[in-house]
Amino acid sequence: MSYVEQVISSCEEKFPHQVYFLQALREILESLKVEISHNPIYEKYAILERLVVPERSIAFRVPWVDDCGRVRVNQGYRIEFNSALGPYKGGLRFHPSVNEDVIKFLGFEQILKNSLTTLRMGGGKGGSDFDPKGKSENEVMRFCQSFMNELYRHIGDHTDIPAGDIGVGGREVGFLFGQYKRLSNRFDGVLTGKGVEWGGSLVRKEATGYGSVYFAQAMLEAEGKSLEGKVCCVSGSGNVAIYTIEKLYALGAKPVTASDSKGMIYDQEGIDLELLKEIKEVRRASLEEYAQIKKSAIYTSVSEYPQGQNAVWSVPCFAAFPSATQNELNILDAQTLLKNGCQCVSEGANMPCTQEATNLFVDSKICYGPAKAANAGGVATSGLEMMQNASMSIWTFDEVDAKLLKIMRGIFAQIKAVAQEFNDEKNLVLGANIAGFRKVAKAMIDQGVV
Ligand code: NDP
Ligand code: 2IT
Repeated sequence: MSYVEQVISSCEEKFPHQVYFLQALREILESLKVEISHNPIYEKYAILERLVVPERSIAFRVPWVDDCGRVRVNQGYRIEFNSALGPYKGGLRFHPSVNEDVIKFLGFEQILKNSLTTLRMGGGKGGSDFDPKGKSENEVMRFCQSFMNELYRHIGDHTDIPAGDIGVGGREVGFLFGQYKRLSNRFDGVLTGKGVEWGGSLVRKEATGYGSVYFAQAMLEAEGKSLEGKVCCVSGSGNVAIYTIEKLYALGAKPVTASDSKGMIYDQEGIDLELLKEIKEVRRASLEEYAQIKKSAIYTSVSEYPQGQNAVWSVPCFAAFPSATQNELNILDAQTLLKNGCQCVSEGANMPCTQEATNLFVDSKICYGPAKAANAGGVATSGLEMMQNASMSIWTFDEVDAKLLKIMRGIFAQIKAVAQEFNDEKNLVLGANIAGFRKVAKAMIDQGVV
């Protein structure tokens, strides 16, 4: 058994129930095989055995009182995975599906993603099984305050800097920051995604979606293609999806779909962005309302999706932007997309494609941007927020946007070069995993056995 296989099988034995973590682990380690076999130094320093185990994993109780006076208890997590390249950095997810497995897969991915940004950030992730949906503003605030009552002792602007993810946006970051400041008596850049009036960076809100489109643009340009005039399918209707749609319009493309946990809309006239923002960002309502207001749109609820498929991916398109959640695009969806002529997939969400779907996209040689590269614009702009906080400066929207574009193009160039090294130029999964891993492994070797 090879070194890589030994590490995979040891994790499978120890964590048989961590299906998401094992999925991410297998994908990453399989692509590292060729790199590892050429470099025995990694085995000598037990780099893989160390990489797959978080440096620190915190699980904690989050008690809070709802509006009826009832005491509720949720589970909180922060997994500080790897600090070889910098302080732990990664978002917080509030969603009922959150458990240790989900946070561990996200934290593991984050190590290599942050490495690709070339900024000084290690990998971490956290969250809770708390569901902000249907909760009052006061309930969300009390929950965030209780979550921070424990988290504050573990984080710091040179230690661990959380941010948003599913269910955690500007509102939640505000409540979390307020409680951190109260407990620590410090106004630090300890969270990113802050309000722009009090330490946040311009473009952070837009960064993941914009970055995912910049990444698609870079992949297509390398083949003499562009997004202009092209029909695109986007899934999700949260932070990443909304700003993906905004940037697609800016580049002359036509995004025609969006989805949420209840269903999807297909608007052949192109998604009405202002209406989408009003429904999802302001009123936090269901997408079904979009189709009630805009008559050109067709709404399909999840219960009406074709068996085992996501209806978003059955709409013919030139480029697809999965931007909702993990495993939202399976092998049947991938086959449908390819059959309909899709030539580009840029992953806004983390691990949105199943392993089979990923393999099919790689084999088909279309432009396929894996999550840790394509959605790195969010955390990269968090890094830019940290830089502004540390130097007490404020950059303009255009300055940050230009840096984001440069970072996304840099990631593409970096991972393409590594893929070329292995004579597999279009395999950006291979390129991203090896390019991200090399820097982390080098730093771990330099820093000794810690
Ligand atoms: P939001 O909470 O803003 O939006 C999430 C969207 O996905 C919502 O439309 C939500 O529907 C939908 N969704 C969530 N879970 C499911 C599910 N199980 N099935 C179907 N739809 C679902 O989150 P973000 O936009 O921030 O995050 C989306 C993805 O992007 C995640 O994978 C996240 O990890 C990733 N990401 C986010 C970054 C960021 O900066 N925010 C950075 C990099 C990656 P509903 O409205 O019904 O809840
Ligand atoms: O998955 C991700 O990269 C994020 N949710 C953003 C993390 C961050 O620290 O900005």
